[in-house]
Amino acid sequence: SDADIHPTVEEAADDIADMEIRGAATIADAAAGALATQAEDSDAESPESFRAEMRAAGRRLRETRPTAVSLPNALRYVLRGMEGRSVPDLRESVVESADEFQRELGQAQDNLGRIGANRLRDGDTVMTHCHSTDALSCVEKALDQGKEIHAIVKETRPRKQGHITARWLRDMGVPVTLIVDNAARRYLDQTDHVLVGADSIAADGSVINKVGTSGLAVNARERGVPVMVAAQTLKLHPDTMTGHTVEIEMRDEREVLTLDEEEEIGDVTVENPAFDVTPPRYVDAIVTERGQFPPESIVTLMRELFGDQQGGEPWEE
Ligand code: RUB
Repeated sequence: SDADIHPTVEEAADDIADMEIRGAATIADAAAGALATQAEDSDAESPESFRAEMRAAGRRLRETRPTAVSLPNALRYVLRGMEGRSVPDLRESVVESADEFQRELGQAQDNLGRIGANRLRDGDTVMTHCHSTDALSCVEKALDQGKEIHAIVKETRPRKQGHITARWLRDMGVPVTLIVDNAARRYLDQTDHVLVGADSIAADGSVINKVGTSGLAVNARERGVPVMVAAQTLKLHPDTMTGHTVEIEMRDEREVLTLDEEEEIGDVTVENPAFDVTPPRYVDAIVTERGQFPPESIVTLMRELFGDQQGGEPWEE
């Protein structure tokens, strides 16, 4: 289609692809905001061209990163709210729908945090992997309840999102011990909970999150440390109810090995998967804004939330 894509949508899409905007919830929030800007600034002259513009913007945002289902879930939410017979009505509906989505996202994160905080006791140590705003909401609410929490923060190669987590936790006043990923098993002895987020949750309760999560969960099980996944229902992957699997993003080899380094080593194949799949048997609880669930019962919640959804995607029509 030759529909005009707003520079803000282009910018958001580039920032998501480059990981300037990253993390499943933050990506969803930015995508909804970009759709609202597209609607607000559109100079479409007919309802048809307005709709075509919104679909094109949705497609542009959708193609940035494949794994976090919060992105298509956000686009679907906002674009399904688009209604009206005139351009001004359509515009208003999109802006309102995006606004509502963003408000609900923040609310869900707060509610999830309060539920997750109940699992944390005064004096507990959590071990984190990557940077998850849903996971950190649980720590924040535990602190609000007056509990003292310590954190062991995994660096998270190759992009070191652990540094972001460390900074956030320090800002909350949490004592942080930063470790390299390979030291995780050694420090599980000092850990009360593994606390991670999710990019997608499949119907069978599998957790798709930053690569390394599955190994951490297996080690935690071996050490008897419970694994808690903080994931608002925006992370539930509706397609997995019909047997589809979640695509794991493969990122650029240069995140792992610089050109100079490769020249030293010689020609090697570098594989750089951004995510992995943790089987449900290694997960103790999935904490959502609707309560906490054993992974096996997530499918019931998914049927409730997505059961009546059918037909194509609103950005593909
Ligand atoms: C981010 C990541 C986070 C989830 C959850 O990966 O794996 O754990 O997205 O984050 P990347 P949140 O850095 O590659 O985007 O709870 O903030 O949605």
